[in-house]
Amino acid sequence: MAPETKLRICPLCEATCGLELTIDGRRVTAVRGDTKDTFSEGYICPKGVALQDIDSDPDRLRTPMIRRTDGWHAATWDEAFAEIQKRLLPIIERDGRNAVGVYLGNPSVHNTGLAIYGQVLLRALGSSNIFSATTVDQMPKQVASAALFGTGLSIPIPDLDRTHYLMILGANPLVSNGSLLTAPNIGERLKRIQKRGGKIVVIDPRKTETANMADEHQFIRPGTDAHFLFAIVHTLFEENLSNPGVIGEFTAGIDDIRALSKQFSPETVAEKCGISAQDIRRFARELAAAPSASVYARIGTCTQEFGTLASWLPEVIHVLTGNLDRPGGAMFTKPAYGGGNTKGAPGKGRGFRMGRHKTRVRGLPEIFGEQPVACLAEEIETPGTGQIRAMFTVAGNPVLSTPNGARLAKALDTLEFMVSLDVYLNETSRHAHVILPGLSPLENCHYDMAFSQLAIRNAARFSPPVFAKPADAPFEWQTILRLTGLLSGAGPNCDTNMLDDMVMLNLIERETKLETSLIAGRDAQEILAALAPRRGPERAIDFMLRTGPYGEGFGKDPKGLTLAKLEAAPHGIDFGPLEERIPEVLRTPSGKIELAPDFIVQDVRRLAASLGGNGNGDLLLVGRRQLRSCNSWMHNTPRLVSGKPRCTLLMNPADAESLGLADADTASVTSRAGTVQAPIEVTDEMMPGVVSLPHGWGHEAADMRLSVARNHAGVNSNLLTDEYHLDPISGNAVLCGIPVTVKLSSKAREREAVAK
Ligand SMILES: Nc1nc2c(c(=O)[nH]1)N[C@H]1C(S)=C(S)[C@@H](COP(=O)(O)OP(=O)(O)OC[C@H]3O[C@@H](n4cnc5c(=O)[nH]c(N)nc54)[C@H](O)[C@@H]3O)O[C@H]1N2
Ligand SMILES: Nc1nc2c(c(=O)[nH]1)N[C@H]1C(S)=C(S)[C@@H](COP(=O)(O)OP(=O)(O)OC[C@H]3O[C@@H](n4cnc5c(=O)[nH]c(N)nc54)[C@H](O)[C@@H]3O)O[C@H]1N2
Ligand code: SF4
Ligand SMILES: [Mo]
Repeated sequence: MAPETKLRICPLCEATCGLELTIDGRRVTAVRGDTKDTFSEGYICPKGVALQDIDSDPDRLRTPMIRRTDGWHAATWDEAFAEIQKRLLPIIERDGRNAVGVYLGNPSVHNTGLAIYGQVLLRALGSSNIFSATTVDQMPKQVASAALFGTGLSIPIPDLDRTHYLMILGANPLVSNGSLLTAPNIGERLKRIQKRGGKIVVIDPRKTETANMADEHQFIRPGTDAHFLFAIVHTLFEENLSNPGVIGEFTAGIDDIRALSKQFSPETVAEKCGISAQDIRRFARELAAAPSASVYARIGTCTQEFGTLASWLPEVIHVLTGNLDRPGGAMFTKPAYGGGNTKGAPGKGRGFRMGRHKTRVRGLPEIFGEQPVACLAEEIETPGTGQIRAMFTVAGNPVLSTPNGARLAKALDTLEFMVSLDVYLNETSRHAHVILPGLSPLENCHYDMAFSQLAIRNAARFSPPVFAKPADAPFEWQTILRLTGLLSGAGPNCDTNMLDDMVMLNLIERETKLETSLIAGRDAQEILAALAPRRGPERAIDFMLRTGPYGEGFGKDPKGLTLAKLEAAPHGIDFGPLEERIPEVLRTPSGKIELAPDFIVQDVRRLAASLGGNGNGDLLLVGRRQLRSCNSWMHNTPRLVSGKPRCTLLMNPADAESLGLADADTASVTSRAGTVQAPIEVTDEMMPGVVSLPHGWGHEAADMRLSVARNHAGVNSNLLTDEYHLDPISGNAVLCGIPVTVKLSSKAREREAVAK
């Protein structure tokens, strides 16, 4: 057969690049960026190229696996479901639904089938013990956005293509390709800011790849971004630079913030942050004077002690400098798929509540229906009503990605039963009793519903599967529906098509009940019939697009969007740059931007109380991402792990000298939670007093099926992070600024002694 080309949106990270695959039979022979993609401009990174390796990886699971006393066995789907029926249902019968916990990992958002049907599983299960990677990631941003604007994904996006001033804190988009900022080809987009005379400032304890291309970089002491940003707010008021413009009319609480900011003068915070008062004042003036400006704060500012405050203050600065909802400032996407801020009455909503229940052991509040994953181990370990006795992990690897992974790994081994929905037998799924594999990413369709809500353009793109799936393997959405049937008492072999119709009908009925919907009052069965013969995710996507902000509304606007139209535009449909959306985007009960919500104002006291101390002289550990890693799970492809070992501890020369350490020494790094050994790289890209170790490594366990990753094991940086160290507002884990001591590892010391 002659080679052919197929287009495919990359599902691996938030950039959502359009790719062009060359196919020969069932094999991919080349992967390139799709130069005609309306959004990604032909960009591709090495992980996109490696999609073909995931597809062809012999270690990737293709059949269910069951673990028995003598080890792992390949099983049929019927055997796997019979096992789940036999072992899970008695636990629920005995201890109730809360006895089953769920952890949803990062790809459960990137995989369209999981993203749509994951919620169906959670509803069928009905447990309060729901956890996800959100609480080791962006929960502070969601909490702040929900409080200010009314929904968790109403996150203002830096308008990169038009801005004149971009301040980046705790993000390294040149490597991560952007997060809560879907902007493929971001390196070029940043360069264009400079070409049009704009300025990029990076605030980071490491002089990152992004800092190297920026116009200015300042080191900041980990965990002090809220102090720094508050001092900018202070200066804006003190020097009369605050000028919200029209947005002021829609904003409540500006005077409260003026009062709160009094205690955070640049002079008060300078030493704590490691940035001079003069520079802080200058940044405030630059932000106020720029024709347009945006403050972009990401994972380094979320995974820290004051995560919610550090996620809230950029929005305060956007409002005060007139940059919220202004072209070139920070704007709201209007996604074709719709979302919380395109549904219901424009301009007002129910807002959000948290703490509807509390975690059983530590009493931490629930947020958006989930609990902090830093509490997962104790909820498994601690006896009593509601103790987790069984777990589902869905596309997650919490042993490597959540704090104190060692404790969690131990806890997982005490479960009576565990099921992993995963494509690998890895650090987490090795603890399961049954693994239900997903398909190759190239066997799934793709519509990026989460990240198209957070994109710098209003755009829609859809990829059908590149390859047909094997006949005997279900789509993951079918696996989920089969589990749903089992949990709902329909047995292990329920009719998943019937369940899918029920799920869809439910979705349609909810939409027809909304007064403002394009299909308000319509007959749900008629709409369901109009979606035939599609089913599964394609049907849900078609429905969402047709009822979304650009939708044809099932006959209302024949020119409007349908999935068929998107299929006919394989390089995507572009609806243009972001447009002003305030007040329509708001869903707060007051119909205003609630700039000073009570719980945030309360937390400012904690920030003020932290002004005095500056640690006990321990080094502070931060993380970093690497272009050829994708969190914890893509180290099994040779092209992404070739070359020098990457799991190294970066350390400033002054620190190395004072500790008697040299480049390539093996360091022993110890925190409250644990100790790891890693080779040192001495480099002045690190701020003195701060060391950096990447996460997602630590592939040494012998009973996994990761033949390549095993030889590039590295160490798990989450053996050092502390499950008791949280942002108390959002429950988000602190993964940056971990106090550690570093010394020459005793093994290295012994070798040195022998050599002498
Ligand atoms: N120290 C430290 N820790 C961190 C971070 C940090 O910066 N520092 N970052 C945090 C962040 S931002 C995140 S998002 C988390 C990620 O945390 P997790 O989501 O827990 O971990 P991942 O490494 O993304 O693992 C994804 C899992 O999904 C599986 N998988 C991949 N594709 C599919 C699929 O299509 N179907 C199924 N069923 N499974 C699939 C993979 O095999 C792997 O087991 O890590 C967090 N942990
Ligand atoms: N190549 C690659 N791309 C990825 C991923 C990946 O694993 N590999 N993961 C994806 C995921 S899940 C996410 S969430 C995104 C994250 O994307 P980004 O937010 O860009 O994450 P990082 O690249 O880890 O950059 C975080 C930066 O924060 C800095 N930092 C640490 N502590 C502090 C602090 O207290 N204050 C400040 N100001 N800075 C601090 C670190 O030094 C680091 O440079 O990346 C996504 N993209
Ligand atoms: S930047 Fe992200 S979306 Fe683009 S090719 Fe790389 S992994 Fe895929
Ligand atoms: Mo993430």
